[in-house]
Amino acid sequence: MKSVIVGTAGHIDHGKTALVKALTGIDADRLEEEKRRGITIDIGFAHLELAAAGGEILRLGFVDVPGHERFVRNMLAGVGGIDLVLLVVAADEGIKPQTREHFDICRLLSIPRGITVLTKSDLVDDESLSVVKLEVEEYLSGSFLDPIRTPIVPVSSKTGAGLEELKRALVRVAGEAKAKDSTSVPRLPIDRVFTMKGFGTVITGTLVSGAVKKESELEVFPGGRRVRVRGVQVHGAAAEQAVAGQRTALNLAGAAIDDLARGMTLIHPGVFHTTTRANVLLSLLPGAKPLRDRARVHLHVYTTETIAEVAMFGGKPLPPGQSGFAQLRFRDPVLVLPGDRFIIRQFSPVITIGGGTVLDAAPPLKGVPADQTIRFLETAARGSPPEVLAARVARRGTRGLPLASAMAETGWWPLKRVEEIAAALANVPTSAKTGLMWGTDAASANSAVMKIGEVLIAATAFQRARDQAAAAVNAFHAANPLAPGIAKGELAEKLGLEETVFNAVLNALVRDKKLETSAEIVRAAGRGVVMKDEESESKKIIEQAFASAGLKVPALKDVLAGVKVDRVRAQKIVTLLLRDRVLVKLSDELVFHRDALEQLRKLMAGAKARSPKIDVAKFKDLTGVSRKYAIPLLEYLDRERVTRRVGDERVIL
Ligand SMILES: Nc1nc2c(ncn2[C@@H]2O[C@H](COP(=O)(O)OP(=O)(O)OP(=O)(O)O)[C@@H](O)[C@H]2O)c(=O)[nH]1
Ligand SMILES: [Mg+2]
Repeated sequence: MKSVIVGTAGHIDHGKTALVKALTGIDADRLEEEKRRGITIDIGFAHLELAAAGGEILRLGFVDVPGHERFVRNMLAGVGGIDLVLLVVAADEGIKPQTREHFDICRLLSIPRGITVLTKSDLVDDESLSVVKLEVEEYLSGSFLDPIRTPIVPVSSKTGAGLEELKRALVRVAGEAKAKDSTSVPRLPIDRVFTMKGFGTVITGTLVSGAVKKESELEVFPGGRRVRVRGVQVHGAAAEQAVAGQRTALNLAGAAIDDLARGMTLIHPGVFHTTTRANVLLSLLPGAKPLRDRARVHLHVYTTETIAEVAMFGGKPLPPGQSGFAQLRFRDPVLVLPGDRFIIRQFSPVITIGGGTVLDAAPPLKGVPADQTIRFLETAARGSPPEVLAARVARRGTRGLPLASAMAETGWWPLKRVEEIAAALANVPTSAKTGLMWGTDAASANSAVMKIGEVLIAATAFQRARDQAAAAVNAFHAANPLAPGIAKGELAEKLGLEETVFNAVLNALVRDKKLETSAEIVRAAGRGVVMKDEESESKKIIEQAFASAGLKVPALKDVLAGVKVDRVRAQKIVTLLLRDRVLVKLSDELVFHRDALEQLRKLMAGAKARSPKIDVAKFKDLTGVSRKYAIPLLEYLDRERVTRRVGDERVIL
């Protein structure tokens, strides 16, 4: 069974709702006000099953839209997910303003196919009918509804004339419609929210891709609320699942009706996010005024409506009838994905002026030169999926593109699909350690992409990351001649690399004998041995000499004479120990270990308990040091505010 969404379009009062009713038996005008005023205000729904030639059942979901110029925004909420349009023109009136506006909208949204219906055929004679038909043919010529390829069917909803012919045309045209992809990401723009007795919160919408089963979890954007599907209805009947291209009602747990509204989107959870910027290909209608840079417009994507500022790359206005790349900056965060069609309407007075396609819903925030952005967008607009992926990976530079981010950026889903597209880049296998090296063209190094764990990275970027890592380690050694090497964490932070990429870079450099690593330290190859053996041994000897001496410290020069390394290096080791406060210098001659000084403080605290005052003689008795050490130590204690000199004595504080 194939499901196709059919939308109506056309001027007010031209018989759209009557036509849907004549076809389906369902009155799509559901609001009391609509019935009272005899016009459609909001979108309405109906459905019909038709048997195709091969016996296959065609399930048609109808979205009936209002023709009134004041309700075009409601029309836009309905037209987003349709596969086929019934362009309705009343035979007694011909083409009118909203015939044109609705038709423009269909073209801007690239609705692929449709049927033109001349309604109210009972109200005109044959001659008038052929005059209107001629007018319509001329108007549609060259468009996706070109009368050479698509039928124009005169119909009377009142008498039923032409209805059978229209159904046959529907079977044929709907049969040609490409089935929507029910294996791609479940995505449903909400068009109605209400409560139903015994059910709770219900939303409806056209499932634009994927499938939704009972008990699936979905995420609501904007906001990120998680909901669970308690029940599924398709065309008013309970179903196990809804698939892309079906009018769908979902009974949701986890949200009250106040939490949901038209314009929100339900999507597979945990992958996607909203954006306030998107780079797009924008077309301006021939009848519009030039669109200046930074113009504010009303923006419609599926059922979502917001205000956007249009920033033109290059800053020049977009002339009427032309297309160009632009950045849309949304007033509110919206969920959009590459390939989404949108409509823009003039800020005031509100008329449809253009539309286009989202190319990049995750544009880098700054620092990208305009020509690079344009090149990227050209690939995004016209490239094959592997080419698009390669471009997305390349622009990430040394950070690479995690597969999960690729999925969120592109809307390719599930992860397996991203992996398949990534695998299509493969043709240059290299070592297992760094992963596969891929390229769209073996001769073009620029397009080669590597997969490291779950991260895709351009081969050139990986090479750059390697060079940067090696340089950073060498720079570290130059600045810290005594350190055995740079801590891994510090190096990773310096390079700003994703963990997987960082590890692969290290592995590659170790394999090429450029670097050596221990558990936590990275050093240049061959560098660590010297450090480890002689210098760190010397460091130990020096520290030990002072630690074991207590307060009766040896002369520094005597200690340094006893180590293996030369004087300059030995002096640097002392500097390092002083910097780390392992040793404390009281004068040029006198250096103490911090443990000895700590011990001294304890001694002083003990002495204070016996007597709060102490002189040099008592201090010598207490500590067992000679006068040569006693004076500098007492002065040190004064500085440290352990003692205070009063005349010849000290008060212990
Ligand atoms: N004689 C005749 N009247 C029709 C036909 N189709 C619709 N009408 C009448 O035309 C009027 C408008 O029809 P609707 O179907 O409400 O028109 P609409 O295009 O849905 O109007 P909006 O939704 O407000 O844009 C109604 O009074 C219908 O009864 C027809 O085929 N023949
Ligand atoms: Mg109507």
